[in-house]
Amino acid sequence: MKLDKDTIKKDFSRKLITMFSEDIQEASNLHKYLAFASLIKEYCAENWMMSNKAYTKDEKKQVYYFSMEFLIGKLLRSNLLNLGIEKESEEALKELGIDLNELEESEMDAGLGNGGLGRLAACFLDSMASLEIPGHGCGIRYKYGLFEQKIVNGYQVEIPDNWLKEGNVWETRKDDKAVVVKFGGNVTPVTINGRLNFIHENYRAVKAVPCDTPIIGYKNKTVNTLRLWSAETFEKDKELDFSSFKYGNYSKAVEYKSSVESISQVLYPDDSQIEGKILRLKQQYFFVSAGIQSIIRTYKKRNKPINELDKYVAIHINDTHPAIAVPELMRILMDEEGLGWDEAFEITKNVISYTNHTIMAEALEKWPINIFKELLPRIYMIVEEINRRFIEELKLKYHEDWNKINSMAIISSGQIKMANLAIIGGHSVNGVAKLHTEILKKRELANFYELYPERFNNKTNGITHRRWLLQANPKLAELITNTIGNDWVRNPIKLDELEKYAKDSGFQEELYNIKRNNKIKFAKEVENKYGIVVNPDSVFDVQAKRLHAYKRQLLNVIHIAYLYNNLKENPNLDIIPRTFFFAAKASPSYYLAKEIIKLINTIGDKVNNDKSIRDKIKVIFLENYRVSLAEKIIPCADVSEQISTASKEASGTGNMKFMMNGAVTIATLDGANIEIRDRVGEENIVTFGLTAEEVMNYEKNGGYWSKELYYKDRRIHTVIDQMTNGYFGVPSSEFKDIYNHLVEQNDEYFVFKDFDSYVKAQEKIDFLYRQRSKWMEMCAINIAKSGAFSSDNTILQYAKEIWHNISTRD
Ligand code: 26Q
Repeated sequence: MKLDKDTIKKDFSRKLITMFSEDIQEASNLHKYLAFASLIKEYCAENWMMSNKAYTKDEKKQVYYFSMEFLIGKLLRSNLLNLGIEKESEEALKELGIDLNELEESEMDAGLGNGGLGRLAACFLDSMASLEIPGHGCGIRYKYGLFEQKIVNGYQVEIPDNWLKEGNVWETRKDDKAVVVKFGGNVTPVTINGRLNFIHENYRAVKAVPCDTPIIGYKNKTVNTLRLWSAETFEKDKELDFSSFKYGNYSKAVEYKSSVESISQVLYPDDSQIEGKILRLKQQYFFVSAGIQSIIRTYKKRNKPINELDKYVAIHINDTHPAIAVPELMRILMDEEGLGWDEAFEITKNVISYTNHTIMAEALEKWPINIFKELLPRIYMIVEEINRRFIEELKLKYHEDWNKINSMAIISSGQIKMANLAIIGGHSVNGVAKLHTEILKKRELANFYELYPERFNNKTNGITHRRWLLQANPKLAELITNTIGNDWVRNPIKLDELEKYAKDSGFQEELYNIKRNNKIKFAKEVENKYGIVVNPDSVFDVQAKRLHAYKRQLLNVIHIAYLYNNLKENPNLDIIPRTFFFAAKASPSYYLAKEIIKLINTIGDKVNNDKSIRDKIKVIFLENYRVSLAEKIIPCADVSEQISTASKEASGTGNMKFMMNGAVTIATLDGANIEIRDRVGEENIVTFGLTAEEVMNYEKNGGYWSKELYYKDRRIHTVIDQMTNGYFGVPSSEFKDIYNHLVEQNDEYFVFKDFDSYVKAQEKIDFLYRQRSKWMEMCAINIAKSGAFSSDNTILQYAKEIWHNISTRD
C-alpha cells in the first residue's frame, strides 16, 4: 500500500477522533502529536509482524545487541523518513494547518544513554534494519533517562528526566512475554541420576516485562525490535497485597515494591571515577538474564537443537556492562538445557562478542566478590569455574609468571574484572578506531592479545547518515542529490562523487547558503532562549559532547579567554568574528567537570557583555545537550572541536557527524580523528598537539611539569591569574580547584602543553576562513569523504567479520 497525502489526512483526522474525540481545531499540539505518532506506528505494524514471523520461520542468524544504553532521541521524523512518507506527511499536515516541526516539539527525547556509547547503539539499530539484517536491541526501559540539565547562575543543576510522563507512543508492552529474574538466595549442588544439579532456593523473584519498539528499516520491509525490560513485582497484575504476611506489614510491602521497581528506575550517569554500585549490578543482571531467556525461548520456537545455538544466534555486548551474559548463558545451557561444561563453553564463546569503548583504567568495570556472590550465587560459581579453568590453562603456558597470570585472571584482589570475563568468554574483542585498537593490543590488553591474537579486531565507529544528514540537514541532502543523484542514500560511500564539485563555484555558493540559512534559523532560537544576539555571519565554532577533563573543554575556554585578552589590548585586532558554542552535561558527582561549566559561563558573561570588543567573539553555553539539540547545532557548525588529549578518546562519533555536515575539524591525532584526516587529507583538517605516543611517553615518565609553562607562557599565566583573582567577576576562590588541577596537580591532560599548538591551529582556522572559496572547498571535501563513516559501513564489517553468516540487503 502506497501511502499518499490524502490517505494520511483522512487517517489522521480519524485517529484524533478515536483517541481523543477531538477535531483538529480543538486538539492541542500534544494530542495531535500523540494521534499522529500512533498512526505512524500503525503504518509499520504489519511489516513488524511479518518481520517477526519471518525471523522465527527462516534460517537466518539473529543478532542481539546488548547495551545498557540506547540514546535514541526522537522517533517521529526518522520513522517518517524510513517509511518513505516524510514529504507526504508534511503536506498532509500542512493542508490541515499543522506544522510537522511543531508536532515534533511535543515528542520527548528518549535519552536512555550518556553519550557516544548509547548513541552508537542507536545508530547501529538504524543501520541493521536498513541493511535488512535481523538485528535487535536489548536493554533497560529506564523510567528516567539521563538527567535534564539546567544552568542556574552559571552552574549545572540536574532535574529528573521524566520522559514517559505523557506515555510512549512507540512502545508495545508484552505482558505475556514476561520472564522471571532471580536474585540472592542460596544454591545447593545435588546429584540426580549421576548428574550434578544446582538447586537455587530462597531467591527474590523479579518480573521482567518487555516493552518493544519497532526499528524501521529505510524504505524496505524490515522492522526489527528494540526490546527494553521493565522491572516489576509479580503482584502488580493482582495488586500488591499490602497487608500480606509475606512482607511482614504494610510498610515492608511498600518497600519491597519500590526496591524491585528501582531496578529499572534510572540510568546511571557515566562518571570519571566509577564505583561498584550494587543497584547497577542488579540492572546488568536483570536485563541480561531477561534478554537471554527470551532469546532462548524464541530460539526454541524455531525447532532447532540447543547445541546449534551458535549457528543461529549472535549476542554482542556493548562494553563490559552486559558481560555477565557470559556466565548467564553458561547457566542456562548447563542448568536449564542440560549441556556439559565444555560444550556449553564452546557455544557461549561462539555466540558472544565484545566491544571495548575505553582505555582509561579507572573506567574498567570491577565488582567486589562479596557483593557479586551474595546477589548472584549461581552466577558467581560459574565465574569462579571459568576463572579456575582459565588459570589452569595459563599455568601450562606461563608457568610461574604470577604477575601475568594475576593480571589476566577474572578474579583477583577480591574483585571480578568484567573486561577479562568478556574477553575470555567470547570470540571477538574489538576497539572502535584504529588507534584505539592498537593501544588495546599493544598496551592495555597486551597479555590477552598475545594469548588470543585472533580474537582482536578493529571496527571504526560510524553514524547513521539517515538521521545525521538526510533528517538533520534536509537542504544539504537535497543539494547533494541534485548534484550527484541519489545513489549515495543507499550507498553512502558514493558521497565520494561530490569531490568533483568541491571547487565548483556554483556548488560552493549553494553549500554556503545552506549553512548560512541553518545558522540564521538557529541564531534566532538562541536569541529567543538566551537573549543573546548571535551574528549568523560569525564563524560557528562548536564543542558539543560530554564534559570530561580529557575532552579538554578547558583548552577551548582558556583559548577564548586569551583571545579576549588580545582584543582588550588591541580592539582593532583583525580577527574573523566567532561564536563559540559549548554543549555538555557533566556527571552530577564530577566536581571538576561542573566547575568547568561554571568557568565557561563566567567567561561567557564577561565576553558577551563587553561592548568594547564589538561582538568579535561570543560564547554560548547551550543548555541540556541531547540528541534533538545535536540535530540542530551540528548542521550550523563551521568548526568542529575534537581536541581530546591524544590516546584518551577511543573514537568519537560527534567528529563524524560534524564532518558529514560540512564543518572543518580542529583536532588532535586521537581516536577516529586520525581516520578522518586520512580520508580528507592533511589540507582539509587542522591538526595540532602531542601525538598519542608522545603523551604515553610523558605518562610513563610521570607526566610533564605544567608549572613551568604556567610561569613561562605569559598567555597562560594571564588567563590563570584572571581566573583566580576575581577578574571575571566571581570570588577568587571559585576556580581554585581548576587552578590546582592545572598548576599544582600537573595538568593530567596536557592542556598547557598543547596550548601553543592549539593557538596556532586556531590562527590557521581564522586564516583559512577568510578565503571563502578555499574554505568551501574544504567543507565540500569533508562531506564527500564522510560516506566511509556511515554506520552502514561499520555494521557490514561487524556482520562479516564478527557475527558471521549474517544475511544482508545486498
Ligand atoms: C559505568 C559504571 C557506572 C556508571 C556508568 C558507567 C558508564 C556509563 C557509560 C561508563 C561508560 C559509559 C559510556 C562510555 C562512552 O560513551 N564511551 C564512548 O564510546 C563512544 C562509542 O564507541 C566513543 O566514540 C567514545 O570515544 C567513548 O568515549
